Amino acid sequence: MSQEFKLTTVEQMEADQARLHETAVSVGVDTWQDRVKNQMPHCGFGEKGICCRICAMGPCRITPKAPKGICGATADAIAGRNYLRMAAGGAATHSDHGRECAWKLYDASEDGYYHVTDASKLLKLAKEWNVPTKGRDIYDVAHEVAQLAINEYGKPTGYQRWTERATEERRKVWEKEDIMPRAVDREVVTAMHMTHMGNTADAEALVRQSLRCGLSDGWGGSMTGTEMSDIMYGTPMPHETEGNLGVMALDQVNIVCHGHDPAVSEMIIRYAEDPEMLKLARKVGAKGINVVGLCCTGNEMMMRHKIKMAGNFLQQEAVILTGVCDAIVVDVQCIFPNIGPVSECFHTKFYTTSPIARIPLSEYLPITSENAGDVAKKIVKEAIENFPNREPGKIFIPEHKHIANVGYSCEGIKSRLDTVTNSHIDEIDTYKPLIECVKSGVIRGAVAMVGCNNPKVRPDYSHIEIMKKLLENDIVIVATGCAAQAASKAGLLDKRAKQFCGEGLRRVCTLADIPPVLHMGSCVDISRMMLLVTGIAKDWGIDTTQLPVVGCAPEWMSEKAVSIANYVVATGIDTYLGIDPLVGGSPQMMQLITEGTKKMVGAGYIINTDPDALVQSIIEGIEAKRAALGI
Ligand code: XCC
Ligand code: SF4
Repeated sequence: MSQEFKLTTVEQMEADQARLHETAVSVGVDTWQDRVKNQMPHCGFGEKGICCRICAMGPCRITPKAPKGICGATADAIAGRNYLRMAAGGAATHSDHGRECAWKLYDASEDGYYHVTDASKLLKLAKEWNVPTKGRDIYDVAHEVAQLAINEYGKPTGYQRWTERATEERRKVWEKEDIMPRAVDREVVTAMHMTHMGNTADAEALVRQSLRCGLSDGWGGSMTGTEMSDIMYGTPMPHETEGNLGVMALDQVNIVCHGHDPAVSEMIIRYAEDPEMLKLARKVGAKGINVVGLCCTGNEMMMRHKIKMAGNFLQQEAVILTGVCDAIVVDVQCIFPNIGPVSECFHTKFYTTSPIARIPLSEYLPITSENAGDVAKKIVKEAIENFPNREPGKIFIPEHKHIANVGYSCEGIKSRLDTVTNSHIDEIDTYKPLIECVKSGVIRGAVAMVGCNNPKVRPDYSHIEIMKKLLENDIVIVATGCAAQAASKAGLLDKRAKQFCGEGLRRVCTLADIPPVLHMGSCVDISRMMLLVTGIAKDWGIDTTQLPVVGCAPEWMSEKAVSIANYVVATGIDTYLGIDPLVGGSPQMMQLITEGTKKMVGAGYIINTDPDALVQSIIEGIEAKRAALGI
């Protein structure tokens, strides 16, 4: 008998978090909930972006009494520089992750730890880049493609080769506005140079460089990360898994992988399936080995495997507080240093694996192409041996979890669309069926829900409430990052969630057999979204900026999100933010990022910290785009 399908509410998730917080109190460790209280109120100067500590004459803060820094920098210059530095930090971070992926492909070999899994994706890319393939060993092709990808990061002249994938119109805009991205390293260095003491004080120039730096990420570093990962670990295709804290298993060894670069988690997954390891697990009394993911590493894992997702950003301490986390393995980014102190209060083993993320109280086991398998095996083995050390009095596993249908890469989406075409008369492998639905109004448009959690707003509430409202209004959602995980936790990645959609979208979900929120992957996979909108625009015969498609980051927090927001806007997609971008102390900066960029690239930010008002403006924005197209 089928049970009635219900979403998990934010209140239920909060009750789980509160129960786990009690455990934290009882073992005497703080969690983010406590630290948020300790940090209140935030520094008003920092919040408005008008504190400058770029040189040692400062720090300088802008007040009515002191409208300029010691050098004469105004609020506009200071807020603009701070904003560009955030964009540069984000572009560097995504892109360096992408570079690491390219190096792994460069090192890949038949008998090594990293392999070519999706040869057809590799061959497609080789063709795109004029790399000869005929009669060549697939690994020779892989190495040449990887070398080209790596060279993109520091090439002295020319623009990012990935930008050749954009629409003609976009490329023209980027050239005209002088924001066509050069090498990633160059754009980040330029940003740091421009913002050094005594350089750019013109806010508009700082915003332009933010766009350009962002583009070098979205149409450069992040795209490298996605493509190299797909080639090595497989292009995600639709399948079913589960998400939320309820996936932690009482009777199995739980290994949690956290971070962003799948190079480590892929190895952990491989060795957790090793018969020798499974035998060892049974020997210590466990029924199996349960590898689960957090944050974007979790997204990468669940997109390509049946791996379950334990939680998003603000659940990283909660996972350990369940008392059944036998090991937590992190790679890079979004890792709370407090995982160290929390782990110490439990039997949990905490491993760091990258020189980029060195954290006190962890065991540091750097993973390279040469040792990856050995290190992963050691971690899996130690996690198993740690299973008997659990302390029963400290165990509480929340019950909430949901089925999650994931794996909607561009290839995955097209594979679903192909099922609704008539193969005798229609072309296959296009976005045309989707375009028809949008044109006819069955679907009103699409929203890319992306980004983090941020305790400045009620965690996950904005994500989930905005998504529900959009679905009711026949607006389909593509999601990545912690936004996708919020959907997963709530149950919105379950195909039955179509019951919460308007009639049109519900019918499309039924026909294409998809959930109403399509999980497209991790945050570097927003590059997939760029290719999706580009593909749709090309199949439609219009530019990306005309599409009834917008981006929304209602709970963003990281510098990476600033870089993303910049390249999404530069790609012509309006971006709705639920968190202030820390430039409020400069009216000129506010004007530039909301209205100014519209004149440059045809899109800008809409900022509203009230999720109800934000979703209303999204719906209006989509309807306005439709009206402009005459549909
Ligand atoms: Fe990090 Fe990517 Fe943000 Fe989540 S969404 S908190 S960046 S894990 Ni990218
Ligand atoms: Fe102050 Fe100018 Fe130095 Fe910034 S760069 S700290 S505003 S003197």
